[in-house]
Amino acid sequence: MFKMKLGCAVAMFVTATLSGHALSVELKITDTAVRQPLPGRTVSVGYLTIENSSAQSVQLLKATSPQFANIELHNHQMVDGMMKMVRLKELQVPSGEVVKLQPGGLHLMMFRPTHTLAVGEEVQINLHWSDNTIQSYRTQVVPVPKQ
Ligand SMILES: [Cu+2]
Repeated sequence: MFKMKLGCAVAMFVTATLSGHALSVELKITDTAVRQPLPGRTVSVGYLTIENSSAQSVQLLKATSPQFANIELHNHQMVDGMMKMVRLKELQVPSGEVVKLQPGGLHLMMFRPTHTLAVGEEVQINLHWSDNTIQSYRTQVVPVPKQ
């Protein structure tokens, strides 16, 4: 019998909203997701794409969420033939460029959710930029893809 393989058919809900004061730099946030932590684990990863169409470069200094105790900016790096995660102090988003946080590369490392997160649940993430603005967006919890 023909077995349909379920691909990555998860619809990413893309809603970028500006909170507080207006951003001096225009950043477009798309392709957002937060993976559901594995059973018994209290760590998760978040992905998003940041598009900076302005003439000014900005740095992402940190990310916060009311649903997580702590979020770190991480990248994957090859160390002695092994893929390891490294923590970044900040993330550069140069003028006119698109920075993707995606599996195998840059990501938000999200620690200690306030409760067990269900698939489909909404998560708010606040991006703290070097120009003293905070950009908030809402995304959804997605299941960890089957290997
Ligand atoms: Cu990480």
